[in-house]
Amino acid sequence: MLLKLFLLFVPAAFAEDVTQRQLKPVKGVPHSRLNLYQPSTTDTFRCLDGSQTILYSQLNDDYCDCKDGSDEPGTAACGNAHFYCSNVGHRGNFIPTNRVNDKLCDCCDGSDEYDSGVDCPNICDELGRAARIEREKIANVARKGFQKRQELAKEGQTLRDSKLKDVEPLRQERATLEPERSRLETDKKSAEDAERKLQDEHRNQWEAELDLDKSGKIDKEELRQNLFLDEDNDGFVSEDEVNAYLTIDEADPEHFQSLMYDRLKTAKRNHLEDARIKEEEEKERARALENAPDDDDLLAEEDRHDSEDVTSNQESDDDNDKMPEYPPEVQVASEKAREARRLFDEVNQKTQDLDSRIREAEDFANSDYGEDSAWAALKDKCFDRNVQQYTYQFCPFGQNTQKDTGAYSGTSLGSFKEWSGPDGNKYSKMHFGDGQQCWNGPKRSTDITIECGEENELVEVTEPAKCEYLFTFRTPLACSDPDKEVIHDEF
Ligand code: MAN
Repeated sequence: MLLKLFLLFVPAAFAEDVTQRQLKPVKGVPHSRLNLYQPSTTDTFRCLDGSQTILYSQLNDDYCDCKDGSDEPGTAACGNAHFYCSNVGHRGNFIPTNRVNDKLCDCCDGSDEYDSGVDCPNICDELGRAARIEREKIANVARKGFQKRQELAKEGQTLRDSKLKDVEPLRQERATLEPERSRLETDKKSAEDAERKLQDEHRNQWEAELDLDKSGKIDKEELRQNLFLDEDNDGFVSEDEVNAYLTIDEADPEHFQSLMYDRLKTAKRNHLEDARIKEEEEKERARALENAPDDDDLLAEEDRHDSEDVTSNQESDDDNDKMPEYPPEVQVASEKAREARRLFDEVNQKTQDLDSRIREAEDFANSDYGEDSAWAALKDKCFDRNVQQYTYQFCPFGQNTQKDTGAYSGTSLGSFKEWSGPDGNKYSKMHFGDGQQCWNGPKRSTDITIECGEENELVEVTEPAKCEYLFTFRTPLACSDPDKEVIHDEF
């Protein structure tokens, strides 16, 4: 009681000191948790889950009292507890308590078989040495990688800064050009409208030139002179062929406009189109004959004469049918439209170039290139790996592909969607989705695991499920400073 009172009043620092000195070892419990296992003043132990209080002597008595197994860390009595091997010289670790004294050596220091009669040699020094060599190897890679990463981070940040710095002047330049672009677009539109209007007028006029004697009326005689109405191609326009269009003896312009004009126009157009096709065929034939072998010269010559006759007849027919050249005022309008187009295209091209540079800069600003922007250095780069008949390509921030080795184009395995690592390690994974649809399956997708390595390298490609691909990519960008990493041996 006196001691209790004394402990109650000693300053906290002193009390801690006493506790430190009094820490009693408990089998299966690491030093960092010994404070939870010290005897209370009443010599009792409270199960760590608080479920009950037992006598301190019941700790590690090979009988399971606590539901959470916390009273038996050093025996196999509770199935759900953990035994700590201190493994001095190597790394301490926990094993399930059902492996304690089971005649199999689990801890490298042999401490788990203290009462089974099995002699487990202590091999911790040996294992520790090998593990240290391995750790050092890994740390060396990380050290070199981390160095490169710092250089890449500088590169990435410079790139990012320059893109962001550029964007405002680009936006201003774009805004300055806009009024001019818009004015030139209006000019171009009206010049083209004017040109089209004059051209249409000219064409309509020519198509309507059926009133040959300009009497204001179209009669049978005038129609008879329009050879395009010669539907049976016998060289002249017969009564029936005229009557197919003119149902009365003569048509005044109003009647003509409402009933006959469109049909005549169509007839004339069809006729011109036929003539054009025929002319093309004849030209083709003439070209073929020119290339004919020598033996057939005579025959070819005859043919050529024939074809020339046909062509020249055709030409004279066509000359009658061909639309006359545009008059000077239409040509002037066309020239104006051409110039307006040229001026507009020039400025429009400039604004399009600016737009794409602004877009690129904005993309950059909105993309996540890692905490230190170092991944920006890999934008637009791709990495290949050949596996069986395929070449796989990983393009960070772009699109992954699979193609038959040597083929020109490939199958999309998805485009970059997001960093998909767990909380606190977001940049350790990437997800690519929306690739080419798999036959009877999902759209192709890729998950990338990113590991520290001295060089950028796609080291593994697998397809664990149909059309779902797994890549492993090694890069200095995943290396952190090994000299700052903390190794936790215990929990
Ligand atoms: C192709 C490849 C394979 C994929 C099948 C699915 O052969 O893209 O990777 O498994 O299509 O049909």
